[in-house]
Amino acid sequence: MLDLPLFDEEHRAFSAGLKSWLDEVAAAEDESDAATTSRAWVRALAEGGWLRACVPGVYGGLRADLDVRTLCLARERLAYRSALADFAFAMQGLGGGPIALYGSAELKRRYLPEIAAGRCIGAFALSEFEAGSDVGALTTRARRENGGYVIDGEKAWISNAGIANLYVVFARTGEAGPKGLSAFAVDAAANGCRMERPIETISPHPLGSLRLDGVRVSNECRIGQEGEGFKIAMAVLDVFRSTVGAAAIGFARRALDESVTHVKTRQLFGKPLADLQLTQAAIATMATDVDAGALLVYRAAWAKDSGRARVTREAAMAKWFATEAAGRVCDRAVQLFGGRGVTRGEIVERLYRDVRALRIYEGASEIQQLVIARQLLAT
Ligand code: COS
Repeated sequence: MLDLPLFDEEHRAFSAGLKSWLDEVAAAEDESDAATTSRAWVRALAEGGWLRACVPGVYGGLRADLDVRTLCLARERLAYRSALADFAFAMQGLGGGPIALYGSAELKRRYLPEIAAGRCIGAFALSEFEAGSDVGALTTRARRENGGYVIDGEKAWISNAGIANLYVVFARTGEAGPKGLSAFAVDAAANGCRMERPIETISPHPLGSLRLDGVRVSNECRIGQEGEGFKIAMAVLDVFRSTVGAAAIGFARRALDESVTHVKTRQLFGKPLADLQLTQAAIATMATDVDAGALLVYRAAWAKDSGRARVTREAAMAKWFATEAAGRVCDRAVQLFGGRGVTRGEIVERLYRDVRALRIYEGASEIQQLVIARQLLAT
């Protein structure tokens, strides 16, 4: 954790407490069974009280409002230890995020305490096979019927598909484009809602496509107003994109620490690898990438926590730079480890795989660049 004036004493205590807890908690790592491992992390994180960071105070949360710096500190610490621990935490935040920020009091009461207690596993069902970056093109439909809605469509690359209890589903209720979308809280047990098929990735986590066939939801399950779905999705991503950057920094910091230890002990040409100037250049570049990424992440988080309505540009910069930088850091770590770096079971081999998806999900690097440039060019 960088010691910056934008943290208060609660942040410092939270981060130090999570570190101590992670040092003690039994490892729950089994890449071959990501679903079971993720569930185990949700349970453990709930028991430790850490999921309380994912909901506002009146629903059992740590602070009065969602605090983005706390979410980022959590993800940085968790990613340092385990990609699945970070994933389990992040999805409770992202799955509950639309409800925490835009849901009715009734939806908040129903879901948020359960999310904090780990009894409800959340999911954010936005992407489709033909609408990932271009959210405004999504085709899942929600039509009005009998005082509620009936949802039909298919969602793709949905994290927690198959193990979630709650899906926040974005569907078209009106015109073409972004203004025709609405958001709904869909109970996983609803008739017609099922995981279509699992999707396997290079760093395993529970992921799949989600089918919605005539899924009935009441009006009360709508989050926000009809037609507000796109804005809700984007505003929630404004919060969570910084946290993706924070997770990237966690992976990168671990890769840096592993590399520093390695180069001091590995002998090459009769001396430690660390004595070679090319190694020193690599370490210096890695450390600077980590700190630069962290500064952008915590700047964006602090800006949101200070009450700024939109931090779209700051969050995009944080996510883009931190995930790209972390990719470079993990790649350099593999290079410093040589043959060991590409050997299954080595930590840097795992980090190299873990960090890759972060440049894609919640808005690919190219989307973040578009978002940043649009804002600058519009003024
Ligand atoms: N917060 C609040 N409102 C926002 C917003 C934000 N961050 N971003 C956009 N909006 C609003 C705009 O203000 C606009 O409303 P008005 O017309 O009333 O002003 C409306 O939403 C439409 O915005 P825009 O014209 O920018 O929409 P586009 O379809 O052009 O958006 C991008 C294009 C690429 C920026 C957008 O679709 C995007 O971010 N895509 C990536 C999505 C993503 O992260 N996918 C991964 C899935 S999650 S794993």
